[in-house]
Amino acid sequence: MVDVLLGLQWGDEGKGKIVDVLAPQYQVVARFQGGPNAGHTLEFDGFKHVLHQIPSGIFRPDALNIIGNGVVLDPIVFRREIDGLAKFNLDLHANLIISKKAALIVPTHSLLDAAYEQAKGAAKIGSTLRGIGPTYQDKVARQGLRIGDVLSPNFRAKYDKLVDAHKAILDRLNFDYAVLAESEEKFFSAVEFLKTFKLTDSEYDVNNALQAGQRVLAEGAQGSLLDLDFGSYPFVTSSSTMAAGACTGLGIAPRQIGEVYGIFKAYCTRVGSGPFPTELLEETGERMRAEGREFGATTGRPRRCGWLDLPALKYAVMLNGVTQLVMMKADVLNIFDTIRVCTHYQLPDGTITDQLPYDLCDTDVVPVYKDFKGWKTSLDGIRVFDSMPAELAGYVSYLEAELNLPISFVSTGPDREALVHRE
Ligand code: 2SA
Ligand code: MG
Repeated sequence: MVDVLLGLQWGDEGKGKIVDVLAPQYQVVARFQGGPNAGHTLEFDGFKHVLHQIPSGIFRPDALNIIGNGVVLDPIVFRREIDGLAKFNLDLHANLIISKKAALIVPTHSLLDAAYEQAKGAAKIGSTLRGIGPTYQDKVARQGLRIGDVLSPNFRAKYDKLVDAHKAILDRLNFDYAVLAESEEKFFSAVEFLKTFKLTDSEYDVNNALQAGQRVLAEGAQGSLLDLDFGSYPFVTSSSTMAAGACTGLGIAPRQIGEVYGIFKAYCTRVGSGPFPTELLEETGERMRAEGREFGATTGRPRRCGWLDLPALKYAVMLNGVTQLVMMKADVLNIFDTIRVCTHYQLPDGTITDQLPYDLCDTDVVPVYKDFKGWKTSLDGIRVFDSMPAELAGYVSYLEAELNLPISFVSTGPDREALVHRE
């Protein structure tokens, strides 16, 4: 079976940590969408490491890691990531496979990302400027390059054709691309480096592993509320971040999906523009940001912070068919006297609902809150559910009842070990 692990909010739920914890149970860990926009942070043995394109199973020596066809891969970032892993003495050429069908990010994709954002002005998406949108755009327009193209004797000609088309757009948008020459040099050298890795039709690798009875973990990036179809469009990323995306992004049949782990933070964050009904714009939000170290793992941008949003969480649970929940960063709420949860939205006509309106961007919803007494104590060293402060246990039980699902893990700190597992 393939188990899927994904974020139920706007990304940065702490997926990297949970993949790393669950990885020993899996022989294969695979990424199925997104690319260098992701930042999956793992902390263990005093190390803190951020992964962008490489699956979070990479630190487990027995796991095979697959970068699936649904991913957009930047060779320059890939090389930097591999170099960053050198100190861990991993056999990356043996433990990592890249799909030939994954989309190739070329340097002009990041320039186009910046040019489009600049052209949008105040309405910008707040993209990570890693070229994600333009690369998926080329894929959908059936003109993009794929990883397998780097093996073709005509690669340079294919590249030039695509980049000429990009330059025409950049010219039209009056966007200066003088930096391109330098990036191209790095790019072609990084492409040679990429060619030393196993580039395969990875849908065969995944399905052969399944045939052989191996367990596969599909690792989502970003979050459900950034999904291209169901997120707060247009303030979304350009891929399918849902459980369904694991099927198309890896080449597996829907009936192979087993558990769906839904990861959420005990509160909410969002980086980039777009609606965020429970956002805290005053001091409480700033305390949350400082306490939770809420800064983008890829761009360093401060993340917007707010209380937990149940209507949004219920929506994500429904769309993904979540079977188990994982609540992250409970310890960040240690400092608050009162902890709030948005249970419903009040619409402009006064209606109270727990459904998401068609367009959160154009509908001013007012969150309806339920207040909980804070636990105001450290969660250090707590490893079993029964040792949790009563207020936290109450918070967890309330959410389980509302979401009609078990919360299997509660994370109480950044480290691999700081985790309460509920059997
Ligand atoms: P893009 O670059 O086209 O995918 O941006 C579109 C929107 O998606 C958001 N997005 C993210 N949100 C949270 N975390 C992400 N990864 C990094 C992290 C982000 C960072 O782990 O912290 O470091 O800033 C991520 N990637 C994309 C993005 O903010 C836009 O709203
Ligand atoms: Mg992240």
